[in-house]
Amino acid sequence: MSESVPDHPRPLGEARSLGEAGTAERGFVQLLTPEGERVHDSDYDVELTDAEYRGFFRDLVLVRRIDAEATALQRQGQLGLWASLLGQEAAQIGSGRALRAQDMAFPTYREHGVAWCRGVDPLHALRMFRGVDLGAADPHAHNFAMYAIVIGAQCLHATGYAMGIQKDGQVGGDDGQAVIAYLGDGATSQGDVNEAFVWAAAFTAPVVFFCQNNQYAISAPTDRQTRVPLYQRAAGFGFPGIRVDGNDVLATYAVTRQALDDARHGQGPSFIEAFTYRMGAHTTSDDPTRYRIAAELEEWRLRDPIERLRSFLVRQQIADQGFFDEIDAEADALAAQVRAGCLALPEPTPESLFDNVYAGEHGALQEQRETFLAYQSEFLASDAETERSTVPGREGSRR
Ligand SMILES: Cc1ncc(C[n+]2csc(CCOP(=O)(O)OP(=O)(O)O)c2C)c(N)n1
Repeated sequence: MSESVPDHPRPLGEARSLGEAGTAERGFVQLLTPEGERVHDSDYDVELTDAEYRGFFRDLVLVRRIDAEATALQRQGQLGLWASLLGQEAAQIGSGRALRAQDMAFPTYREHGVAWCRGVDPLHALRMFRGVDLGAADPHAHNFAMYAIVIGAQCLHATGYAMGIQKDGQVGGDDGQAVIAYLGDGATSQGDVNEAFVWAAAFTAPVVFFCQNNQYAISAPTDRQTRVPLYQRAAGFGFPGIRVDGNDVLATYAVTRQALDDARHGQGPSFIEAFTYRMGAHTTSDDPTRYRIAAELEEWRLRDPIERLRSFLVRQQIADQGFFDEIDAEADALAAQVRAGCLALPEPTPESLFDNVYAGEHGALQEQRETFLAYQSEFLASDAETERSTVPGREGSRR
């Protein structure tokens, strides 16, 4: 790693400099430059087969396409909300592919790419954002926990889970388990996250904290929240922290694989700061033009994770136009499938909100359900009455 990234961010309130992103480019683990040149790192190199390189490209394109389709569905009123991963594909695919089947992932609400790597049906996220369910599913079906909306909460869940598998003796060898917790830059300001760091360090818990520093917590830029680069915070808690180029799928894969291996071998937690950028809005409810300038976005567009891998594949003659066309066709078919699946999701009944909250019967919840049903029936009865009195020809039925 080069030393060229300033260790101290600018003082609070100073103007945001575009040069900052450029210098940061050289201050982290990188295996693929934005131009698609392969560079080497003595600590974190990877050697992949041509098929594996192509596989990474396929993942990046497909998750971007799922994300674009979901964004379009929201704009057409088919989803209540969507949290886009645009720009963060490499951070998610690299780290997600580094997981082994036995590892457990604790996502935020934006980890659609990690979900893809775990084999989770994309409709799972769409169901929640459409309001069809509350996002519950069997976490062990894919070793992928529920999306966490409460900022930072998943770091406590992940640490507790890591301590649990450690106590169960599932850590300490090549076949050991590891846990990964995803968080954003903004989440590092949250108390829960700091508590999780303290516990993970004190108990040598096998957990990797994977922070996607996408530069903003809604409208608050990272350097409004911290006086030191995020990865350096780990040292204060007593575990290693490393910064990686979050738009470089090879680097995020290499660094995460190493950190997970350390965790599974009993070496405790670590913190990865994937330096990336959120190309879209925070969610579809947000207007980023109110707090960031177009030039900044343009600068990051040049670091696009998909384009840099495409350049590498072309330069190295690992893929030809036929391959890229095939992936585009596959992405189109997948998008059509996601759209059709979303539109066909069954409407939930209002009382289904009370289902699957607890594993078994729960008296207080049952009572709430009955109260709700009684309350709802008042409206249903008055709706029926209104219809009888206003629909011509039905007046007689009032008697
Ligand atoms: C405990 C809590 N506080 C506040 C919020 C509102 N909120 C939703 S997203 C967000 C910003 C999160 O930023 P960051 O952690 O950087 O993640 P990003 O969305 O950028 O991926 C906030 C404050 C919340 N969901 N939970």
